Amino acid sequence: MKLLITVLALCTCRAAEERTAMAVLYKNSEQKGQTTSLDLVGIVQFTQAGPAAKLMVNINVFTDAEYFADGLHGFHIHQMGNVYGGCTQTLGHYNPLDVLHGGPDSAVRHTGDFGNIEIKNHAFTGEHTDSQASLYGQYSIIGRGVVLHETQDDLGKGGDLGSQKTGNAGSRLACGVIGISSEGYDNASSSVVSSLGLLLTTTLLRFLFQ
Ligand SMILES: [Cu+2]
Ligand SMILES: [Zn+2]
Repeated sequence: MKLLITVLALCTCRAAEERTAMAVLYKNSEQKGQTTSLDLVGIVQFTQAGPAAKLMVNINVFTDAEYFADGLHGFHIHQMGNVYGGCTQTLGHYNPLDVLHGGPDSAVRHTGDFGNIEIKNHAFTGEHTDSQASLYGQYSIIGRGVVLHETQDDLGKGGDLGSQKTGNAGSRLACGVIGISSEGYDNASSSVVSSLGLLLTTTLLRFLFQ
């Protein structure tokens, strides 16, 4: 009985904890010599069941052939969520731990190092699972930038300074800002649900073991 109540309480809290976020990618206005751009080229959806769960990233890119060549393209979370004036405004890779660049599976990597996506027939649809980037806590990627690059990220294995810093992924073709897209971010209501769950469990346990 005690186990059942605990499981029930955990389930309630977990559902309330789930967070989702998304970024809409536009062509880099710098590439077109403009200051604003409304050329939608992708949608990136982020889902994470809780702070300890892995971040699931669903990526959809749909492009025109002239703009994106087929092949591998570096895909990163960048430091800033400002894209006014172009993707350069997102600055460098999101790197809160101040370490060297790597790939998503590297022991040492920037939090924003998601590796590459492979564009085929001007499109990409796929999922990336990340164990370091998160929608929770001190190093949350909410409000930061997503950047899709012109060329392949060498994942820090290029043997030069550029590789250790950016993966030599070339210029920025598209970018967007990661914004909140679910109620899971409402801290007040989440903590109310958690508190109610805890109160209910405590009361039931007291009742059972009196
Ligand atoms: Cu990048
Ligand atoms: Zn990096």
